[in-house]
Amino acid sequence: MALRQILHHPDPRLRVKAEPVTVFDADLGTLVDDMLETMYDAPGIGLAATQINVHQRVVVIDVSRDGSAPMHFINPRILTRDGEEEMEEGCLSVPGIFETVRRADRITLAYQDRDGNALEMAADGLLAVCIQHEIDHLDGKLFVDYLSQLKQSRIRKKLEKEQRLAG
Ligand code: GNR
Ligand code: NI
Repeated sequence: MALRQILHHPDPRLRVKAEPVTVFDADLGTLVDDMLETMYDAPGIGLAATQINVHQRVVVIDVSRDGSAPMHFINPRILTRDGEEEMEEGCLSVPGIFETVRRADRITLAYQDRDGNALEMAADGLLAVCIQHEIDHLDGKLFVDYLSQLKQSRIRKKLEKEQRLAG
C-alpha cells in the first residue's frame, strides 16, 4: 500500500470528469487500498480518486471515525434523493475551509464493488452527505461551488496565497 498526494483547489485537475471503471483487476484493488490508506492518514471520512489525480469513478468512505468501517464504491450512481439537510462540510482538497451546504438527506444508490458485483444501498445523514460530496468530485465539482461568488473568490485567494507561501 502507498500514500498518494492529494490535489488542492484551485488545481484544474480537480475539474476533470472521471471515467467509468470497466476493468476489475488487481490494480483496481491496489487503488482502493491506497485511497483508504491516504484517507485515514489525512485524516478524512471520504476520498474520491479525482483528488489523487486518478480520473476513474472510484470513491472510499469511512464515517465511523474509529477506522472500523471502510467502504468503497465503484461507478456510484444516485438513484433517488429525498429530504433536505444542511451540514457544515470540509474537503481535503480545500484545506481549512468549512462551510454549510444543503444536500439531500436520504439517497439510494447503485454501485459496484472491487470485484465488479452490482450492488444497491440506502444511506442517510452523514453517509448520504459524504456520498454526494464524493460523487461531485468525480464530476469535477467541489463543495465551494455551492457558495456565493464572493465567498468563492475569498477562498480561492486564501488558498492561492497559502500555496505561494508553502512554495
Ligand atoms: O473528511 C471529510 N469530511 C467531510 C465533512 C462533511 C462533509 C463531507 C466531508 S468529506 C471530507 C473528505 C473529502 O474531502 N472527501 O472528498
Ligand atoms: Ni472532498
